[in-house]
Amino acid sequence: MALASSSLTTVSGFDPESIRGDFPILQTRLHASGDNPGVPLVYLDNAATTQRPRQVIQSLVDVYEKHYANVHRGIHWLSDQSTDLYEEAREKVRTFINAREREEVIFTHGTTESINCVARSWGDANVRAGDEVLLSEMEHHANLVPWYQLAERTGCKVRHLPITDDGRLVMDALPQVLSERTRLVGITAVSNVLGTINPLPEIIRQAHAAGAKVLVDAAQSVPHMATDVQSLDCDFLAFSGHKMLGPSGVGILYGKRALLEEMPPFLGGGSMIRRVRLDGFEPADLPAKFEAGTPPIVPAIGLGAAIDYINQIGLDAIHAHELLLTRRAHDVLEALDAGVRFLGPKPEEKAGIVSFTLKNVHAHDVAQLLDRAGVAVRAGHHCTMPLHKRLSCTSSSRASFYFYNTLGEVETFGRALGDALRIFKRK
Ligand code: 7TS
Repeated sequence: MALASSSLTTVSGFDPESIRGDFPILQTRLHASGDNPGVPLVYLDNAATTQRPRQVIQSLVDVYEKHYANVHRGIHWLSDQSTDLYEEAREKVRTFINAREREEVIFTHGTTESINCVARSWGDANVRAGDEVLLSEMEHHANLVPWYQLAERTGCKVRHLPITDDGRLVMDALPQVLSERTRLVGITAVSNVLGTINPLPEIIRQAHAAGAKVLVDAAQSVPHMATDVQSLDCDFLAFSGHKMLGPSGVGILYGKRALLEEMPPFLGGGSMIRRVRLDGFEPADLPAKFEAGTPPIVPAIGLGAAIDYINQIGLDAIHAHELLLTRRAHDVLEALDAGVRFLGPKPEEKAGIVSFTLKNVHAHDVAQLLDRAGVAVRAGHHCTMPLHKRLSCTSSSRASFYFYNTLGEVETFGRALGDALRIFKRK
């Protein structure tokens, strides 16, 4: 097997084997029966959702056992406790993405809700017929559909920055698709299929020069690489807790304070008001204005614990280790001699996401055969139907890594795929 580009096998000071001890689910064995001990789980579906370490799970148990009540409501001891923990979690998120103020960090239920909030609240107030919203051809449906819905409501036009055949943005085309009509550029930081790391600073610079706001879909970047919203100078940024060791059901919308102040509330109800009369209401101050109803209290606190865990490992080490895994995955797939086509650029230009097609084998068959060997990958269009159409395929298989994955698991993945293909050829 040609492993020249993978000759480096560890990131100094980083030991995924010892980290794995913190993740109970990673000790799972699958398909055991009778004397057969089954096979170890090889979890390579981290772009869909990650697993949780004991420290995060314990933080949830602690809240429920000792501190749980509704937040920002009760004038009682327990409510104060849970409010403090909830607000501490907000502060951890603020520091993690280097937002200037806590008022700029809104707890939502996930990236999808965060983007919908901007499209509804900012979009309805600022976008008119004749205006344009610029997206890219590699966006997840979560950063497409809310803007198509905005177009249906307002008559604005949605345009797309094209991509190259190897899944990089055609940056030379940006000046042509950006104009004084562009009100907002919505762009993913990292593609959930291609793994491409997009040149955000240059996109944001050009968008601002054209007078457009920028929303960054950071669902696949915040968990894996350092994010600094102030130096990026993005106007909005959205991500999900469950893709970064946190519980499902919590996400973040970051927005520049001046923009959030001007925007009308997205959802109406309790907590987001200062006053309600029989003939109307006045919204609360930030961040409560965008947190209607009972917020995701416990998931938010769990996200805080997840951030503590990630900080302790360090995003630089995480990124470096994932690059090793990605390089090795490319090598083992190429060595299979099975007509592999990678969707996306070279490992050096992307995050830990390896999507591929194989000649004459459907992506769903790949995933099913791998599952028999305990290897979990995703198959399908990965909520990017326009991207798959652009790349002339209907579906792909995707292995996606997090820092607890090992080079040994990548070898298992390659071996399992090789075995599966031999079975397939015999049929
Ligand atoms: N944006 C990107 C880039 C994503 O990868 C995803 C989820 C979302 C938005 C939506 O996040 P949610 O937490 O609101 O669901 N991506 C995937 C995936 O690639 N496989 O399963 C979910």
